[in-house]
Amino acid sequence: MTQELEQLRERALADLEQAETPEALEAWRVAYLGRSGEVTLSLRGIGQLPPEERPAAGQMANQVRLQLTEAYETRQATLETAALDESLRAEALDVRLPGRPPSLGYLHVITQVLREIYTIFGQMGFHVYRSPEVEDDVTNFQMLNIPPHHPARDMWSTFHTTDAGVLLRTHTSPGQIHAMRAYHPEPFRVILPGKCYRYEQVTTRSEHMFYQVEGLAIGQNITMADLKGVLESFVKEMFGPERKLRFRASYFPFTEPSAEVDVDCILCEGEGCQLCKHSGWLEVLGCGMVHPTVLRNGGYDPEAYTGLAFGMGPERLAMLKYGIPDIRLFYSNDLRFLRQFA
Ligand code: FA5
Repeated sequence: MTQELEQLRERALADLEQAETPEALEAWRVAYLGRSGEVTLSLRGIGQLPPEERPAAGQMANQVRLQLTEAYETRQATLETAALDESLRAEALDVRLPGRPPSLGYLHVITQVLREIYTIFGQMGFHVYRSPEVEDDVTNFQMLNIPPHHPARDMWSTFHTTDAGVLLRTHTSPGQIHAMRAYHPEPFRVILPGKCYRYEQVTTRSEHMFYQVEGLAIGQNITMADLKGVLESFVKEMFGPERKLRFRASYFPFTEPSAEVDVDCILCEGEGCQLCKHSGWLEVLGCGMVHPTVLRNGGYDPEAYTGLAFGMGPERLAMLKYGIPDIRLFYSNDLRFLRQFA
């Protein structure tokens, strides 16, 4: 029996050396030390031996069990240390490597143009006044002299919410009413920048969503000459003294008289191209003298006060300034386009 136990111990220790993984180690434990393992069975078999052999065999079997248990624990610790070393090596972080530079954002070209517009008008005494993008029909249209069913509404078709009369503003002109009511009865000069929405076909020159910057000056002696002077100074400051602008008589229900301002096309220098619809000119804004009804709606007496107003499209100004042939480039998130203005 003692010889058999000796052989069992030698075999078990040799097998243990071969166990390289936690699974192999567990299989070894079950095979030798488990409930039906060889060592356990040997211990149980001692009862069948002749009584004189039992003490020596029992002592030896216990010794073998203890030795193998110890050897098993040592092997287990060795494998765990090796696994830990391996994972530390595989997941090692070399802190000396240079980091990945975080990619820095920059201002969108339209934000840059808006800020330039604020600066130029700021120098002329206008400050920025914010008004809401979600408007009601009364302020977007009716207060601006555009009653329901007025044909001018066709030009300013928009997106409506499910609340009756609540819509996305088609222009920044409703801000005129908010500003007048806020400043009344003082004279004032403001610009009202923000997004506008139109339900119309998207083309190279028109978007569903675009910005406008409205301008409004209310005072006692403001004339059409002031309007022309302000806009001429703005265009020369924005595009350079060589740019030409022309005032074209136009119609807006909220100004009288009304005009549109075109700037000669920077892309073709007036020759005619896709950007300017082969006219040599690009319309950049609408303007006029504030209509007496609108002044009254804002709380000002049209007998005592007059006002100049204009509404310009910064996207169109950016197209002119940088020779961009298609308005859709601004909001289609193509970084190759946007990075040019970083
Ligand atoms: C207006 O929206 C008037 N509220 C402007 C105004 C204000 C007139 C104050 C008088 C007094 P209009 O629809 O023409 O007018 O738009 C004015 C400018 O906004 C245009 O000249 C153009 O530069 C820009 N714009 C208009 N529609 C679009 C569009 N769909 N996409 C891009 N820009 C546009």
